[in-house]
Amino acid sequence: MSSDRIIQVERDILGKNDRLAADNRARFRADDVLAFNLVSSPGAGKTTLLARAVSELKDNCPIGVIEGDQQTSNDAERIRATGVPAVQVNTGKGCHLDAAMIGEAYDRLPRLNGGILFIENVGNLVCPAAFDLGEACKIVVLSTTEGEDKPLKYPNMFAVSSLMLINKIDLAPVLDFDLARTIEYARRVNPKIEVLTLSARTGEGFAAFYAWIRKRAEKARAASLSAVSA
Ligand SMILES: Nc1nc2c(ncn2[C@@H]2O[C@H](COP(=O)(O)OP(=O)(O)O)[C@@H](O)[C@H]2O)c(=O)[nH]1
Ligand SMILES: [Mg+2]
Ligand SMILES: [Zn+2]
Repeated sequence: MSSDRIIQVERDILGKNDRLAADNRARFRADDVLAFNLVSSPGAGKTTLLARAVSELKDNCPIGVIEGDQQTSNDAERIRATGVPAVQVNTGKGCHLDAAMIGEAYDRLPRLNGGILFIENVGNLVCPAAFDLGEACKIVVLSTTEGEDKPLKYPNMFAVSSLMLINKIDLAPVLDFDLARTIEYARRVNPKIEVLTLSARTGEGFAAFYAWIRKRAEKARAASLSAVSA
Protein backbone atom coordinates (compact mmCIF):
# COMPACT_ATOMS: atom_id res chain seq x y z
CA MET A 1 0.00 0.00 0.00
CA SER A 2 1.19 3.53 -0.70
CA SER A 3 1.57 5.83 2.27
CA ASP A 4 -1.38 7.98 1.04
CA ARG A 5 -3.58 4.91 0.99
CA ILE A 6 -2.45 3.88 4.49
CA ILE A 7 -3.29 7.33 5.81
CA GLN A 8 -6.74 7.16 4.14
CA VAL A 9 -7.54 3.74 5.68
CA GLU A 10 -6.40 4.98 9.09
CA ARG A 11 -8.67 8.04 8.73
CA ASP A 12 -11.65 5.88 7.75
CA ILE A 13 -11.18 3.56 10.74
CA LEU A 14 -10.76 6.38 13.24
CA GLY A 15 -13.62 8.38 11.67
CA LYS A 16 -16.03 5.46 12.05
CA ASN A 17 -14.81 4.87 15.60
CA ASP A 18 -15.36 8.53 16.50
CA ARG A 19 -18.97 8.40 15.27
CA LEU A 20 -19.70 5.29 17.36
CA ALA A 21 -17.90 6.84 20.35
CA ALA A 22 -20.20 9.88 20.06
CA ASP A 23 -23.21 7.51 20.14
CA ASN A 24 -21.84 5.82 23.29
CA ARG A 25 -21.20 9.20 24.90
CA ALA A 26 -24.80 10.28 24.18
CA ARG A 27 -26.14 7.06 25.73
CA PHE A 28 -23.97 7.46 28.84
CA ARG A 29 -25.18 11.04 29.22
CA ALA A 30 -28.85 10.03 28.76
CA ASP A 31 -28.40 7.29 31.41
CA ASP A 32 -26.43 9.62 33.71
CA VAL A 33 -23.53 7.14 33.66
CA LEU A 34 -19.97 8.29 34.26
CA ALA A 35 -17.60 6.19 32.14
CA PHE A 36 -13.86 5.88 32.76
CA ASN A 37 -11.42 4.26 30.33
CA LEU A 38 -8.47 2.73 32.23
CA VAL A 39 -5.32 2.31 30.17
CA SER A 40 -1.86 1.03 31.07
CA SER A 41 0.80 -1.45 30.09
CA PRO A 42 0.03 -5.10 30.99
CA GLY A 43 0.42 -5.79 34.70
CA ALA A 44 0.27 -2.20 36.01
CA GLY A 45 -2.52 -3.33 38.32
CA LYS A 46 -5.75 -2.19 36.60
CA THR A 47 -7.78 -5.24 37.59
CA THR A 48 -6.49 -5.33 41.18
CA LEU A 49 -7.23 -1.61 41.50
CA LEU A 50 -10.72 -1.99 40.00
CA ALA A 51 -11.61 -5.01 42.15
CA ARG A 52 -10.82 -2.95 45.26
CA ALA A 53 -12.53 0.21 44.01
CA VAL A 54 -15.75 -1.46 42.87
CA SER A 55 -16.13 -3.42 46.10
CA GLU A 56 -15.71 -0.23 48.11
CA LEU A 57 -18.01 1.88 45.88
CA LYS A 58 -20.76 -0.59 44.99
CA ASP A 59 -22.99 0.30 47.96
CA ASN A 60 -23.08 3.98 46.90
CA CYS A 61 -24.20 3.67 43.28
CA PRO A 62 -24.70 1.17 40.43
CA ILE A 63 -21.38 0.02 38.98
CA GLY A 64 -20.52 -2.04 35.92
CA VAL A 65 -17.22 -3.07 34.37
CA ILE A 66 -16.19 -3.88 30.80
CA GLU A 67 -12.97 -5.90 30.67
CA GLY A 68 -10.77 -5.97 27.58
CA ASP A 69 -8.07 -8.56 26.95
CA GLN A 70 -6.92 -10.46 23.88
CA GLN A 71 -7.89 -13.79 25.47
CA THR A 72 -9.50 -15.26 28.63
CA SER A 73 -12.29 -14.13 30.97
CA ASN A 74 -9.97 -14.03 33.98
CA ASP A 75 -10.40 -10.33 34.69
CA ALA A 76 -14.21 -10.30 34.34
CA GLU A 77 -14.28 -13.23 36.76
CA ARG A 78 -12.10 -11.33 39.26
CA ILE A 79 -14.56 -8.41 39.10
CA ARG A 80 -17.67 -10.62 39.35
CA ALA A 81 -16.19 -12.19 42.49
CA THR A 82 -16.77 -8.80 44.16
CA GLY A 83 -20.49 -8.95 43.30
CA VAL A 84 -20.27 -6.31 40.56
CA PRO A 85 -21.45 -7.12 37.01
CA ALA A 86 -18.69 -7.41 34.40
CA VAL A 87 -18.62 -8.20 30.69
CA GLN A 88 -15.47 -9.58 29.10
CA VAL A 89 -14.51 -8.49 25.59
CA ASN A 90 -11.83 -10.57 23.86
CA THR A 91 -10.09 -8.73 21.06
CA GLY A 92 -8.26 -11.79 19.65
CA LYS A 93 -5.44 -10.40 17.55
CA GLY A 94 -6.60 -6.83 18.29
CA CYS A 95 -4.59 -4.74 20.71
CA HIS A 96 -7.22 -2.19 21.88
CA LEU A 97 -10.94 -1.80 22.56
CA ASP A 98 -13.00 0.21 20.08
CA ALA A 99 -16.27 2.09 20.40
CA ALA A 100 -18.35 -0.63 18.68
CA MET A 101 -17.17 -3.23 21.24
CA ILE A 102 -18.15 -0.90 24.09
CA GLY A 103 -21.63 -0.25 22.64
CA GLU A 104 -22.29 -3.99 22.46
CA ALA A 105 -20.84 -4.75 25.89
CA TYR A 106 -22.86 -1.91 27.47
CA ASP A 107 -26.06 -3.57 26.15
CA ARG A 108 -25.09 -6.73 28.02
CA LEU A 109 -24.69 -4.99 31.40
CA PRO A 110 -27.63 -4.28 33.73
CA ARG A 111 -28.84 -0.65 33.75
CA LEU A 112 -26.30 1.57 35.50
CA ASN A 113 -28.39 4.78 35.65
CA GLY A 114 -26.83 7.30 38.01
CA GLY A 115 -23.75 5.12 38.36
CA ILE A 116 -20.27 4.40 37.06
CA LEU A 117 -18.95 2.33 34.16
CA PHE A 118 -15.31 1.32 34.39
CA ILE A 119 -13.68 0.13 31.18
CA GLU A 120 -10.40 -1.75 31.51
CA ASN A 121 -8.66 -1.45 28.17
CA VAL A 122 -6.23 -3.98 26.71
CA GLY A 123 -2.80 -3.59 28.33
CA ASN A 124 -0.94 -1.46 25.81
CA LEU A 125 0.43 2.07 26.11
CA VAL A 126 0.21 2.76 22.37
CA CYS A 127 -2.98 2.48 20.29
CA PRO A 128 -5.67 2.67 23.01
CA ALA A 129 -4.67 6.36 23.08
CA ALA A 130 -6.12 6.82 19.56
CA PHE A 131 -9.51 5.16 20.19
CA ASP A 132 -12.22 7.21 21.85
CA LEU A 133 -14.74 4.86 23.49
CA GLY A 134 -17.20 7.57 24.52
CA GLU A 135 -15.72 7.77 28.03
CA ALA A 136 -15.79 10.86 30.25
CA CYS A 137 -12.02 10.59 30.39
CA LYS A 138 -9.05 8.28 30.21
CA ILE A 139 -7.20 7.30 33.37
CA VAL A 140 -3.66 6.06 32.82
CA VAL A 141 -2.26 3.68 35.41
CA LEU A 142 1.52 3.64 35.72
CA SER A 143 3.12 1.35 38.27
CA THR A 144 6.35 2.00 40.11
CA THR A 145 7.87 -1.19 38.63
CA GLU A 146 7.79 0.32 35.11
CA GLY A 147 10.34 3.07 35.72
CA GLU A 148 9.99 6.84 35.61
CA ASP A 149 10.35 7.55 31.90
CA LYS A 150 7.27 5.85 30.36
CA PRO A 151 5.49 9.22 29.91
CA LEU A 152 8.37 10.35 27.68
CA LYS A 153 8.52 7.06 25.74
CA TYR A 154 4.74 6.78 25.20
CA PRO A 155 3.72 10.45 25.27
CA ASN A 156 0.40 10.10 23.41
CA MET A 157 -1.17 8.04 26.15
CA PHE A 158 -0.22 10.56 28.84
CA ALA A 159 -1.26 13.48 26.64
CA VAL A 160 -4.84 12.17 26.24
CA SER A 161 -5.34 11.09 29.88
CA SER A 162 -6.91 13.35 32.50
CA LEU A 163 -5.58 11.46 35.51
CA MET A 164 -2.42 9.44 36.11
CA LEU A 165 -2.69 6.88 38.90
CA ILE A 166 0.74 5.83 40.09
CA ASN A 167 0.12 2.34 41.42
CA LYS A 168 2.24 -0.08 43.51
CA ILE A 169 3.44 2.81 45.62
CA ASP A 170 4.05 0.21 48.37
CA LEU A 171 7.02 -0.99 46.26
CA ALA A 172 8.52 2.48 45.73
CA PRO A 173 11.17 2.17 48.49
CA VAL A 174 12.61 -1.15 47.23
CA LEU A 175 12.65 0.14 43.65
CA ASP A 176 14.20 3.53 44.41
CA PHE A 177 11.28 4.93 42.45
CA ASP A 178 11.57 8.67 41.82
CA LEU A 179 8.03 10.01 42.15
CA ALA A 180 8.87 13.67 41.52
CA ARG A 181 10.70 12.82 38.30
CA THR A 182 7.80 10.68 37.05
CA ILE A 183 5.33 13.51 37.64
CA GLU A 184 7.67 15.99 35.98
CA TYR A 185 7.90 13.78 32.86
CA ALA A 186 4.12 13.30 32.70
CA ARG A 187 3.51 17.05 33.00
CA ARG A 188 6.07 17.70 30.27
CA VAL A 189 3.76 15.90 27.81
CA ASN A 190 0.52 16.99 29.53
CA PRO A 191 0.78 20.03 31.84
CA LYS A 192 -2.83 19.54 32.96
CA ILE A 193 -2.65 15.87 33.97
CA GLU A 194 -3.78 15.23 37.55
CA VAL A 195 -1.76 12.75 39.59
CA LEU A 196 -2.61 10.45 42.50
CA THR A 197 -0.49 7.73 44.07
CA LEU A 198 -1.96 4.53 45.39
CA SER A 199 -1.43 0.91 46.25
CA ALA A 200 -4.05 -1.52 45.05
CA ARG A 201 -2.45 -4.01 47.43
CA THR A 202 -2.69 -2.00 50.69
CA GLY A 203 -5.49 0.42 49.82
CA GLU A 204 -3.29 3.47 50.40
CA GLY A 205 -4.49 6.46 48.36
CA PHE A 206 -7.93 5.11 47.48
CA ALA A 207 -9.85 7.67 49.55
CA ALA A 208 -8.31 10.42 47.42
CA PHE A 209 -9.18 8.49 44.25
CA TYR A 210 -12.84 8.23 45.35
CA ALA A 211 -12.87 11.95 46.14
CA TRP A 212 -11.55 12.60 42.62
CA ILE A 213 -14.37 10.44 41.15
CA ARG A 214 -17.00 12.31 43.22
CA LYS A 215 -15.66 15.66 41.99
CA ARG A 216 -15.75 14.40 38.40
CA ALA A 217 -19.37 13.21 38.86
CA GLU A 218 -20.41 16.61 40.22
CA LYS A 219 -18.76 18.35 37.27
CA ALA A 220 -20.53 16.05 34.78
CA ARG A 221 -23.93 16.69 36.44
CA ALA A 222 -23.35 20.46 36.42
CA ALA A 223 -22.40 20.34 32.72
CA SER A 224 -25.47 18.33 31.74
CA LEU A 225 -27.75 20.63 33.79
CA SER A 226 -26.37 23.71 32.07
CA ALA A 227 -26.78 21.95 28.68
CA VAL A 228 -30.46 21.30 29.50
CA SER A 229 -31.13 24.88 30.60
CA ALA A 230 -29.20 26.42 27.67
N1 LIG B 1 2.88 -4.82 45.32
C1 LIG B 1 1.82 -4.52 44.57
N2 LIG B 1 1.39 -5.37 43.62
C2 LIG B 1 0.31 -5.04 42.88
C3 LIG B 1 -0.39 -3.83 43.09
N3 LIG B 1 -1.40 -3.78 42.18
C4 LIG B 1 -1.33 -4.91 41.47
N4 LIG B 1 -0.30 -5.67 41.88
C5 LIG B 1 0.12 -6.98 41.31
O1 LIG B 1 0.51 -6.78 39.96
C6 LIG B 1 0.17 -7.91 39.17
C7 LIG B 1 -0.66 -7.46 37.96
O2 LIG B 1 -1.90 -6.94 38.42
P1 LIG B 1 -3.20 -6.86 37.51
O3 LIG B 1 -4.26 -6.20 38.34
O4 LIG B 1 -3.54 -8.19 36.94
O5 LIG B 1 -2.71 -5.87 36.34
P2 LIG B 1 -3.41 -5.47 34.95
O6 LIG B 1 -2.78 -6.31 33.91
O7 LIG B 1 -3.10 -4.02 34.76
O8 LIG B 1 -4.88 -5.71 35.10
C8 LIG B 1 -0.57 -8.87 40.10
O9 LIG B 1 0.35 -9.82 40.54
C9 LIG B 1 -1.02 -7.97 41.24
O10 LIG B 1 -1.18 -8.68 42.45
C10 LIG B 1 0.08 -2.94 44.12
O11 LIG B 1 -0.45 -1.84 44.36
N5 LIG B 1 1.18 -3.34 44.81
MG1 LIG C 1 -6.26 -6.76 33.91
ZN1 LIG D 1 -4.40 -1.60 18.99
